[in-house]
Amino acid sequence: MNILNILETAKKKGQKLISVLIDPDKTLVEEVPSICSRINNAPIDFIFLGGSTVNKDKTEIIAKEIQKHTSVSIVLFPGDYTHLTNYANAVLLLNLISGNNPEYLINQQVKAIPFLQKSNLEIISTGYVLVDGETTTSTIKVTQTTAIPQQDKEKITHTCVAGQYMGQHVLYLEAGSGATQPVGKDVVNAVFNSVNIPIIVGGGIRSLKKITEIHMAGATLVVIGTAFEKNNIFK
Ligand code: 1GP
Repeated sequence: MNILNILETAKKKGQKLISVLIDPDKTLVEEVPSICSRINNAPIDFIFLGGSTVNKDKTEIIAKEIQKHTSVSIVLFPGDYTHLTNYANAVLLLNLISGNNPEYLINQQVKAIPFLQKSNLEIISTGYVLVDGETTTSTIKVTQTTAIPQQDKEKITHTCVAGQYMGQHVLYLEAGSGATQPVGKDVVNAVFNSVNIPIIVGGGIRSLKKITEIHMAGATLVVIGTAFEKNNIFK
């Protein structure tokens, strides 16, 4: 089963999945074995690999090392088309539909094509929606777009429904790495009630309690980055 099938089946069956996010730029190769051992001992379904700013080749170096130490699937979560590597199972082809910067609506995707056409990576079209997490995250800085305020549930849901109608396979509600305020359960639930594709939620989620809350609100997959990195969860 490919990754999208796993997400769609989980959504249909009401199963809840968890992914850890590894930022190649913040990870030393020597740390990968212990990171993977934590992953192997926790209920982790996928490893997302990526960050807004990653040095060239670092993603591939870390991906290769991860593959030596775990069989958990790697899903690329690239900040830029230059971060792509074949040492992974899939890539989220992010379409930043909450913003109006053409670089992240179409230009990056076009630049990725020469690599993707020669690659066996599974490509998952992802409607990426920045929701205000009360923090100016690097995603906001790098993409030069603004996040939609959490109070504006109508704009968030309309953006997500538009994403679904435009053919995105999954939606990703992102408060940004290290966000003070994760995406609220009412926002997740409003989106859940408006679309029928799997919902991924990440940014500022730091506890098992919060993971459960966001799952219960309708997310199929919850992504944990900073809390995992700081060893505050899945120790
Ligand atoms: C993944 O950006 C998030 O969507 C990760 O955020 O680092 O705050 O967990 P955290």
